[in-house]
Amino acid sequence: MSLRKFITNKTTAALAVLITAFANTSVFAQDAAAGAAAAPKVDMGEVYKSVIFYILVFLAVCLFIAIIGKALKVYELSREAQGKSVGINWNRVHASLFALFLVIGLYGVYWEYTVHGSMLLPDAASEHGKKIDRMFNLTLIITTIVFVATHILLFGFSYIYKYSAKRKAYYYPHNNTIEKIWTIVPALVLTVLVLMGFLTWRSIFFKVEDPNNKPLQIEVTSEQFKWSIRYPGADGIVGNKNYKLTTASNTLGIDFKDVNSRDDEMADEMVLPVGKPVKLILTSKDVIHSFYMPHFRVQLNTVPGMRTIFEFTPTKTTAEMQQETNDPNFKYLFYCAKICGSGHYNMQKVVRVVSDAEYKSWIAEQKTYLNDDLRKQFNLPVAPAPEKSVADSTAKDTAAVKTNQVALNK
Ligand SMILES: [Cu+2]
Repeated sequence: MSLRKFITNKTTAALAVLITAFANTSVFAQDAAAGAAAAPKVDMGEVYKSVIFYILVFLAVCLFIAIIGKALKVYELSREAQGKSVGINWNRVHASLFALFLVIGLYGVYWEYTVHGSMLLPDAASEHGKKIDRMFNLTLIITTIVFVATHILLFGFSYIYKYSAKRKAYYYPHNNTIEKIWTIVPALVLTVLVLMGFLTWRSIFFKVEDPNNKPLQIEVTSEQFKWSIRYPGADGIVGNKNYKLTTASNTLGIDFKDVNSRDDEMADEMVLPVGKPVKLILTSKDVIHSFYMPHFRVQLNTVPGMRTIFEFTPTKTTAEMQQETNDPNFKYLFYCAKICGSGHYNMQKVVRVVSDAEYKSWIAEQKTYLNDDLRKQFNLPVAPAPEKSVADSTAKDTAAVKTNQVALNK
């Protein structure tokens, strides 16, 4: 078969494929149009296209690439047949693509850091959070330097040392110095990172309690799909719980035989006084959930049948954070960070960090878990509500505000 005949045959075949494909798509289009006319019109918006449309676009692109490839092959064959050198230097093409990939890739990294980087969480709103951020930044800086350097070397070498007929490869099987450098340097860097991580984690979890500034206990119970928050009441201690005591009216299974439980209060949101250490007691009723407070860099699993503890100190009030982020609607939230079932997305609650005085007036308004119904269940005397004299509470509030002012003036 002569070359010309070969080319003509190929071209005819390619054209036939194209025409068939085009005819088929128009048939599809006609069918779709007919279907649309018959069926009641549903406006799916401008963006909506059927799956078939995308499959056809994909096939059309494949066909286009195949035709280009065939055309190039034909071009090369015709040059070869005329005794001319083959026109395209594929080594150069591939080397240039490597160089291009390096430039586009590095730009992509820059884009990620600037565009998505600006969507990162604001500065930590807790004491220990600053340490976690420092570790995160250090790790990011080291890995970015290594990432950029290795990619410049990888793609740069592929470009510079592409095949050349004028050059012979240099046989270089082994070098002890290089081996030592690329073993010892990463080992040292990783040792520093791991040790720093270990020490940071230890400093967060093994803290000596300041007897003059005892942490505020708050118990958080997770269940599919909600959180319950329990404040300790005036005694400052969250009372015992026992899952066997769980009833419709005592959903957390609080043991009211324990005196510490009787003044425990329920809350619909988590309100924290700024600058005061908080001791979270985390428990779960059903499956493992994960208590997650991103702005405070707090995350710990809640495990059924177990109490897990996390202590931290919030350092910025919600109002301060609203100013800092320039967002008057900013709210701290805590979430569940473990896919725990169909309603998982809904497991979140508001956290409000406020001044000490605001906290005191808020906590005074919260209801206790214990009510008359539960008093009967636990055989406790149904006492008349303790009379709180207006004068007494006002005096207390004034005292609280005064203490707060003294603290502020200091
Ligand atoms: Cu969840």
